[in-house]
Amino acid sequence: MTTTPIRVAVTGAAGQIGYALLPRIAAGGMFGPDQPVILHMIEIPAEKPMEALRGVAMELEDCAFPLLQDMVCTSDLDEGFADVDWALLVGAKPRGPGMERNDLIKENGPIFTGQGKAIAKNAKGSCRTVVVGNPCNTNALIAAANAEGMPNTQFTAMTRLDENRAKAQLAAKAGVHHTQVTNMTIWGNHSATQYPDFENAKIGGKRATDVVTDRGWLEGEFIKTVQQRGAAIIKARGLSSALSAANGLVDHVHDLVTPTPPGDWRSVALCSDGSYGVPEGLISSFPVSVDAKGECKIVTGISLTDFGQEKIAASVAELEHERSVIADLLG
Ligand code: NAX
Repeated sequence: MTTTPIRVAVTGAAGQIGYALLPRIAAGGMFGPDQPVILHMIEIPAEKPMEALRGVAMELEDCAFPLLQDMVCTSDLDEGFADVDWALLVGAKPRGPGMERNDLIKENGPIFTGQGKAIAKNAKGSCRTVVVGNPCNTNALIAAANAEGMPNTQFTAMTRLDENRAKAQLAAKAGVHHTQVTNMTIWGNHSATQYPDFENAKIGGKRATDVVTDRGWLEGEFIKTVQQRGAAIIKARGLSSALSAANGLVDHVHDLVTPTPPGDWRSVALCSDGSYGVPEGLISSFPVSVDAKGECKIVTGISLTDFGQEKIAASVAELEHERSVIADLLG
């Protein structure tokens, strides 16, 4: 193989999502069937996670993936992010019993100051960072703010899992295959305030609201099911979404390196340029398209009803609150 391998760092590599994600990357799901990769697998410097990581590396070895050229297993951020093209920040502390969202934000925030700095110091200048560890929008804001010298346009957070969840729910209601659902935007925060925009979604090329005419279901159960899907999975499985989260991340990165089909868009949480009234600088989810040159832009000109605007405003207010909680970490 003569193609230069892409170096991909994954934090929290011995965790649930890591376990479902790493084989997908190594099998070519993210960058295509001809693109070799080198995995930089990062864990916390403690015996148990590092030992678990050793086990994951042994399994990857035993898969004999043709595209996997090398692996780095480390708890050292300088080594972990050295020369990487992509930094996938999955590792974070889970929300403990009785823990408030504000506590989680404060607990996890400092992880992303250190990682943002280490990415700026060690990764390629063109490195693109995706945050999955929650609260992912605000953690992406922290990482970007601490990655001195790196444009904040290189930092995104994942709402692609939410987009996929919304598509699946709409398709089931309409009785069609989920590939028929397009133009599905998740607006705002990856949290229970996110707004899955059924008013601008399409089913089989028609307005979703002309196909699913039960407005009560769309405004009520549909939105709630998408917002609460993570909790429903925890209840059913006893563990949070991992397989679908890993898949969302594969889709997210794949879509950032592939031109978006004409007329469609994807949901990506990225740094707001003030579009749609979202305050500049917040990492909020938008409809996004990628052109043939690989340039990623917020899709403009989408019309929003009062209903949609109110939903977006509520989620953006939550993001502003989160930003105020970690203001001291933004440098
Ligand atoms: P796990 O608890 O299974 O694994 C997390 C791993 O991260 C552990 O192995 C831990 O040792 C490691 N870790 C913790 N701090 C680290 C650090 N500073 N550096 C490197 N590694 C570190 O969690 P998992 O189910 O894999 O979920 C990971 C994160 O994804 C959580 O924050 C979770 O809330 C978030 N999620 C985000 C989703 C999204 O759509 N954005 C959906 C799925 C998931 O809930």
